[in-house]
Amino acid sequence: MDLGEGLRKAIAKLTGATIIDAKAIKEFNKELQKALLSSDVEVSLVYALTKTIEEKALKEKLPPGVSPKDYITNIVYEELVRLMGTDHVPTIKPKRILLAGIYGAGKTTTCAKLAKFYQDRGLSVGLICCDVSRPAAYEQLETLAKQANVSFFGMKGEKDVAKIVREGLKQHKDKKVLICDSSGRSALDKELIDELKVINKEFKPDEKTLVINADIGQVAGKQAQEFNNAIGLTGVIVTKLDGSGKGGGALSAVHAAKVNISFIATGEKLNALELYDSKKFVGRLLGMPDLEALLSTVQEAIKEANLKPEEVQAEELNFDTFYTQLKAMGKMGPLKNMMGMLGVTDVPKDMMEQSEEKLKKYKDIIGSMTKEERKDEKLVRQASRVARIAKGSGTSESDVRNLLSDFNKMKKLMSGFQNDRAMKKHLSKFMPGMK
Ligand SMILES: Nc1nc2c(ncn2[C@@H]2O[C@H](COP(=O)(O)OP(=O)(O)OP(=O)(O)O)[C@@H](O)[C@H]2O)c(=O)[nH]1
Ligand SMILES: [Mg+2]
Repeated sequence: MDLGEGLRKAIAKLTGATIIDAKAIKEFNKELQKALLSSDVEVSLVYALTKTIEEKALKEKLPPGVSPKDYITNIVYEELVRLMGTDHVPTIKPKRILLAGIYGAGKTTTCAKLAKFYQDRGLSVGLICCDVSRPAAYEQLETLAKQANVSFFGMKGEKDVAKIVREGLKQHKDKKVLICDSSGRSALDKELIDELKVINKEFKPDEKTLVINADIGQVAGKQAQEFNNAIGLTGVIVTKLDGSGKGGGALSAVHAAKVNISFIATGEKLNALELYDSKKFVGRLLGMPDLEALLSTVQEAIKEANLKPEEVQAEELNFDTFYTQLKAMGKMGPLKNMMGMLGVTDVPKDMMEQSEEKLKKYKDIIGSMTKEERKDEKLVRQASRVARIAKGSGTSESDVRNLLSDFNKMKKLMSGFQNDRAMKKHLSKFMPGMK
């Protein structure tokens, strides 16, 4: 089982849960530990990770409007990002890069992609072919170099990598970025390691990058460890993320070698290279392409839940009046100016700009609420009701949560007016329901 698959299975355990208690967390963590351990993530790391998740999950109250599943996903996300390292910003300056990895990981293709990356940023690039075991390695890199429009050096038939590197350095001495391709093997054998050590000594690379295929899973940690022992890795590139692999092995690799992911590759073409983006990567790992939307909903809710109660207490706002007001605010361009003049500058921008589409959605959602729900926002926050309302209105659960979030913004806004009678008088002209 791929790590991502295991994580998704663990998270699925929380589907339908309405509260977070010690039992739910324990069960979730058990599944999470299984997933991590079967991906060869170090035992102590697994326990540290699950412990942190448990502490975080039980310490704070579940913010209103957020399901336990979304809340825990958010915590897992934060912890994974912490583990996987932050986004990488490559230095755009002269350097030497050595790529290593097992057979078929995507080294040669990645060499050319990196060459293009640096060339596009104004640095001249020279490629060196130090793959002395694969018969057509020379031609492959030569062709790719032509495509990327960068210099190529190789010595056909030569087996001495030290010699190739020395000649290559001479040949490319006017080039700013030098990238060296190396042999791949079916397994990590001594011959490959020795060869890499020789290249490392002669080439003196600034960056030593392990290239791993997104679907290697379990063995990635061990591989990273051994490559790291041999040459001291500085980074990891995960390839073939356009395929079925989710990159679960990268977690083990990154942890084993204590380095970050620098790039990801998402296709065979030379421009299919992206800078590593932790949010996107972990989202993919968790099988949640819309993770960003989920995170902002949860984080928003957490922020709101941390506000003092008096700040969110507002009278007379329920879902019926909310809709009317929202509609009024959307139409009221000048209202914004007026509020500005009255000294209210913190009206959330997205509340002033209600799109027709969103309003229609909100109308349908509110139409699907029961009478009681329309009067009591707390009811609507229950996960089972969110699901029912979304279904009934033909919208998604995140639409319902967006509405809840807007509702709370409105509440906050209105509570700011509670003690300002003059302002309320002005506003009541525009906003029915404002007393
Ligand atoms: N879909 C997809 N294919 C890729 C990607 N990167 C490389 N490939 C393909 O994977 C195959 C192997 O890539 P190579 O770059 O030759 O891999 P290598 O690590 O140099 O392989 P060896 O030199 O034999 O060890 C080629 O067919 C590439 O086109 C990627 O990000 N996505
Ligand atoms: Mg190759």
